[in-house]
Amino acid sequence: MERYESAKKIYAEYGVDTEKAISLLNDVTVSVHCWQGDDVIGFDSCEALSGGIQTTGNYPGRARTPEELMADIDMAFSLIPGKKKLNLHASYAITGGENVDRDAIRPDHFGKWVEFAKERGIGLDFNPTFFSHPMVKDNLTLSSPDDKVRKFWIEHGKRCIEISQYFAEETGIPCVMNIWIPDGYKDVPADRLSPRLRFKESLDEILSVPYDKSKVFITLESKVFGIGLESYTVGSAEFCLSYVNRAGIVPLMDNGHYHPTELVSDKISALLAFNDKVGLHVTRGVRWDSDHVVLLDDETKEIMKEIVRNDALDRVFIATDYFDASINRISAWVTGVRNVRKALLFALLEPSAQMKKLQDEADFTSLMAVGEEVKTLPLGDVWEEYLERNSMKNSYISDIKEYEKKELVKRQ
Ligand code: RNT
Ligand code: ZN
Repeated sequence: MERYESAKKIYAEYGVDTEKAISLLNDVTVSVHCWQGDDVIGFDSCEALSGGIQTTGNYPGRARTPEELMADIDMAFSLIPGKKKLNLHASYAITGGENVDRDAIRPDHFGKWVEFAKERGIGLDFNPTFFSHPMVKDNLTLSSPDDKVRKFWIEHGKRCIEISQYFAEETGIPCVMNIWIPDGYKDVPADRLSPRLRFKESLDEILSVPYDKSKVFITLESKVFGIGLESYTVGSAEFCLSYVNRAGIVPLMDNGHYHPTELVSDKISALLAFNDKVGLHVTRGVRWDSDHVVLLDDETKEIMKEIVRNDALDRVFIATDYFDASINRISAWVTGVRNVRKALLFALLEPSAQMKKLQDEADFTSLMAVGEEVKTLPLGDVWEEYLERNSMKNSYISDIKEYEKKELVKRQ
């Protein structure tokens, strides 16, 4: 409290209102991915994780059932402040033992998740699952030359729109449905165009399903490469952006999905200039799209600054997307999502009007000096105050260890 009062004064000297920052912060929704809890395995198939993504590590305590996953989400959410949504994949259908393939999933297979969300007053986001399934043929789904394969996945996409609308209607909170396909080739293809034309046609078909555009926001996520898909991905950045703009859906950028020197923070404003909404998957790639836990690093802060500075908090769908099986999975959730929010707070505490003015006056000397000055202002004191108002503490590891001892060890 004392430290907060002093921090408040320090920020006020820069014209920054910490009270306003705290209240804005608490209102930002972060969509938390369910798949950190079980290494992206889901409940609907015995297939290993595929699609060129990979979880490494075998820390004990992976959630193996819907009940375990829900309990772990509750535990993680109890340590994550602010508004949250739960982001589900179609592979997390709960069918009660019934064998339901992905082209046949229905809203009632997600009834338990809706119940879970309603009880906690949170919204749900959704993702069709175009991987870890025997109908992924030669690493292709919606772009496959095999009609049967394409038809199967188109049907899956359509089912998912129906489920997304059901989520929105039941929870009263709009649902973001993100499409990402792993399709690509390990080695140099002979034909780069045909798979993209097939993908385009498949997307058109999926989107022909009528849905309420005020309730369901469909995003399309691009990617530059995957494991075993190093030479070519069908859903490249240019393909996805062009498609999104023609179809009137929403672009989604995952910051692991670009060449290592490209920065998503620099791309956000470009997309905001042309799109009403923009989706983000916040992750941390280490040398490649490794999906490490999000830290409070420069790029995470820069991404959040771009959202706040451009007054786009209500235009950007912020979701997390990482999976680490080498550490306590609940801690991974908490650390990553807290860092997203901490970075948001850093951005909200930036004297951005003053800095923009310096830029327009071409006073780059002052701009650099101020930019460096604010880096060491007492962010931590405001963060702790924010946590306290949410009945949380900065240090949470003992709670996690206790849960590990009580619950996770039983799962050997
Ligand atoms: C893969 C994409 C995609 C997945 C999730 C599980 O590279 O980032 O978003 O991580 O759908
Ligand atoms: Zn992603």
